[in-house]
Amino acid sequence: MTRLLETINRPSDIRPLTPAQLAALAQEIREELVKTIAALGGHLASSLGAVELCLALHDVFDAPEDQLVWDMGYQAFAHKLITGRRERFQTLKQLDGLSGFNNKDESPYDLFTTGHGGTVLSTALGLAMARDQVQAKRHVVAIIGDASLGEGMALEALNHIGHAKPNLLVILNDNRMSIAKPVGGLSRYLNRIITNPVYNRLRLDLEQLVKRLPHGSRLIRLGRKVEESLKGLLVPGLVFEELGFRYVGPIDGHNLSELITTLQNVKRLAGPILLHVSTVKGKGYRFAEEDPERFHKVEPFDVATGQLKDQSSRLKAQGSRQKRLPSAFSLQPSATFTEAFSEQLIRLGTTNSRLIAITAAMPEGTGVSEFAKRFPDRCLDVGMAEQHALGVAAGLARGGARPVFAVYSTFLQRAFDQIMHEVCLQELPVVLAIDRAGLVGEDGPTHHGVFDLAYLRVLPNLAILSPKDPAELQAMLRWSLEQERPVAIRYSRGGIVCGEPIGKLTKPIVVGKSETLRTGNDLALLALGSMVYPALAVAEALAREGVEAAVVNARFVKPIDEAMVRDAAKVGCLVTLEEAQVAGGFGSAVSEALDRLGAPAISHLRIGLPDAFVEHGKRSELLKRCRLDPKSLTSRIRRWYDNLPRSTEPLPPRELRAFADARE
Ligand SMILES: Cc1ncc(C[n+]2csc(CCOP(=O)(O)OP(=O)(O)O)c2C)c(N)n1
Repeated sequence: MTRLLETINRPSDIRPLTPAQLAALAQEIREELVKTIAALGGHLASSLGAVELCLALHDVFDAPEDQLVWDMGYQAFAHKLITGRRERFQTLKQLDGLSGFNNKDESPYDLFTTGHGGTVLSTALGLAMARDQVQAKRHVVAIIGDASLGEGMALEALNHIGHAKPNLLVILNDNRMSIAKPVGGLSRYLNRIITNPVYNRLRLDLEQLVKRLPHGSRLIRLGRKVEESLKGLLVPGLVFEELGFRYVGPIDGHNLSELITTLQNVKRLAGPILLHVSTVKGKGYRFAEEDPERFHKVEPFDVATGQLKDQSSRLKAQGSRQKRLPSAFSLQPSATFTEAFSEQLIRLGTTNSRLIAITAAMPEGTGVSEFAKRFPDRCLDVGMAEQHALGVAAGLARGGARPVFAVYSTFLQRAFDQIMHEVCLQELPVVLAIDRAGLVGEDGPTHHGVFDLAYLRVLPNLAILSPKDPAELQAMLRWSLEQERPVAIRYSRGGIVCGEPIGKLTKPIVVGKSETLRTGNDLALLALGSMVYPALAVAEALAREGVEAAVVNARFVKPIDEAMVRDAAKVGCLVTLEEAQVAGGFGSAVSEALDRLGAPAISHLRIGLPDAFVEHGKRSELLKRCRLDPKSLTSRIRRWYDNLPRSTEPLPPRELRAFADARE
């Protein structure tokens, strides 16, 4: 039998459906979501909770003429399925496939490409204002989650919308969950509204009724006065009302007829409306409902049991949830950077009672959740509030604590000004543990952490480091806590990308000092972080072809090891390698150092990421596509080396060209 879903090619196809058919469609969509994510991995629980909301919105509003804008978009997979992307849904988050978020290039139903939380209220306000400029009639609807509503940008937008008072419908999709449990006064407030038996959901119905009575509008005015005086007692959503919104709700986000009727009603109202919809994260798939945090974003799993398919990811997931770390830590060679960070944070926290870990709603992803279990009083989850996290860190540091803010590179972008103003300008010893620096894989361009070097390098007082492997990250973290200045350590997703970890430090971490891993007379490869092991692989491959390349693990981007750069310059040609935007990154730092050193114009190849947004796909696939895998690197470097203009001048004596780490 053909599934209903197969007949839905555009949102208007759902409008003729009966309530029973719509309910059946919701069920089919859930099955499709579970089946697809079980096979591919990805975000699941939030989309399961928003199926009815998607259907009701597309039933009542006429997109794309009416503009429905979702915050981020990983919770709107039902929207993808009914807006002409069903047949490509199996390619979700795969290289060249559908994006896992909203994507402006993918569909006219997606107005923005998004993946960072809390942006939608501002962009929707802009859309509403643009509409009013040309006196168009379309509706603008913004859909935002309860945790994202606490983002600074969302709160700023709420403030502005209440003041500008455009016709704008804000849907608060409240599942009482962030990725993990939400934090903060706002979420407590929303929770109280939902669980409070005395709420005035009746108000809207009452108004409709009163309107039908003679002198109805006078009665409404009278009602408003009564309401004003009772507000504190009876009116839920008072905060929103005071901000200038008309608050409606909370309503059941899984009751299609209630959703549709309410949306039809609020569609007729003028001004900013906040419709509070209560949903269940993971709705309809038992395992996701029971453990919405695990199913927020999940590796491929077995639908029948909810268990992860891959044994090692299963153990890892269990490990990060249940494992009590042994008292004597031993870093596995295959450990990820996040695991190494997590272990070391606990180890250092055990002896240093001033250490305070901070996360902005990402305790699991950044590896601070174990620390939080051990030292609940010394771990702060500030919610989705990266800017605020830096402000709190600054206060803590000024007060004598040693804060470590563990954050994904991409989300740290939000807090650029706070790093400058609250931390660097004050010369405060705040540690930024920057995870997911470089290409992150399937989450794509919104999430790649490739700009951090360019924006951090310009900040005075900040030391910037990048470890070649998890063991070195541990040494760097220890070192960073001994410094009386701000320190940023950036490390990539997963573990090392090729080769075997060296496992032990060849030299201790010393400010502004690199580590030479291989000597060579023909070429110097200066590599940063995740590019160090690939550089070693390249050097081996080149050696087989008779080209001897030195390999340096830069360790520091700032202060850069100028003595090392001088030595590398003596070799005559050098290559810098980084998993970051070339513009403004490590290679730029080396070029600037060469300038400062007055080094003769030497040949310098800068390898890194292009001046473009890199698409989504597996990290290994993207590294290949960006020609950062060892094989591509070898042929790029070899070709460049072979085509270098050879000087007619006699070469300097071999001893001078030799790259030797004679300094230490
Ligand atoms: C600026 C920013 N910080 C952190 C994240 C990581 N993140 C993705 S989803 C999420 C939780 C969002 O919760 P909520 O808005 O309530 O939506 P739900 O998934 O519960 O529907 C977080 C913290 C992000 N995407 N953007």
